[in-house]
Amino acid sequence: MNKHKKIIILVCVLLITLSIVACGQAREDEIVNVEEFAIGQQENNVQTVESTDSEIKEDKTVNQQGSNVQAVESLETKGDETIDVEESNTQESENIDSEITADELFDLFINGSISAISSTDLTSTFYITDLNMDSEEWDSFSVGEREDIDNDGENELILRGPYGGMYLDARDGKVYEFAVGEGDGLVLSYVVYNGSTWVMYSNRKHTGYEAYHMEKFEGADNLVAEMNFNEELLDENNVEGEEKYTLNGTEISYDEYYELCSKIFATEVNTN
Ligand SMILES: [Ca+2]
Ligand SMILES: [Ca+2]
Repeated sequence: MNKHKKIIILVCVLLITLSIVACGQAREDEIVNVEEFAIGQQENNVQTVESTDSEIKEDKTVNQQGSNVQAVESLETKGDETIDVEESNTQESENIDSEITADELFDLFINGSISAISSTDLTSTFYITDLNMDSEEWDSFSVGEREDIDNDGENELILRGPYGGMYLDARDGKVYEFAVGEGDGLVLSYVVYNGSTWVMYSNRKHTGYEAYHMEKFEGADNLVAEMNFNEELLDENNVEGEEKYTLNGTEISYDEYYELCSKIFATEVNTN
């Protein structure tokens, strides 16, 4: 019996030992599993972080690329703008060189900065300071109005003065004298006749004799029409005697002459 008891006890001890060992193994397994889970979790976290990072990076890259594209576009736009500005600057300076306005040229002449070219001698010039300006003397000049006298759509400058003063034209960056009153026999004025403006030179120097010469321009350097009319005594010595009336070399009646004169002198502007 004792032997049997010992065997049973041994078996029991063995079983207990086995179970204890098994328990310990199971715990170790659990610990290992827990550790593995933890590691897995960490890896997951790392992956998540990595993927988040890479997404952000990609986003950033995309955004940066987008903003780079925008920057390039805006640079290109600026480049175009710069070119446009340069072009318009070039155009402006060209315009200033070649298309300074008539009014600006007259202003420059009036303030003494530029001279005017003489109508009788294109190599001769004069400054406004060469003229007797704004004195009380009968033959002094003064700056008058600006009117389109040569029918080119731009104004000419009138310098009022002796015998009707002078009319100045501005073209090609220069100022030209184009009409000037030169004496009792050539008093300058202008009239409107048949829808155009004409320069007129009047001669009323002698009793019983009146002569008028008219010039029509289309641009002050382009004389397109002339007209002459006059009245004169048949007998110079008889101032009460009959008169002869002429238009462009052809004798006309008093009525025709009177009608012509009525039309023309109604519009005459004296520029003395
Ligand atoms: Ca004009
Ligand atoms: Ca003109």
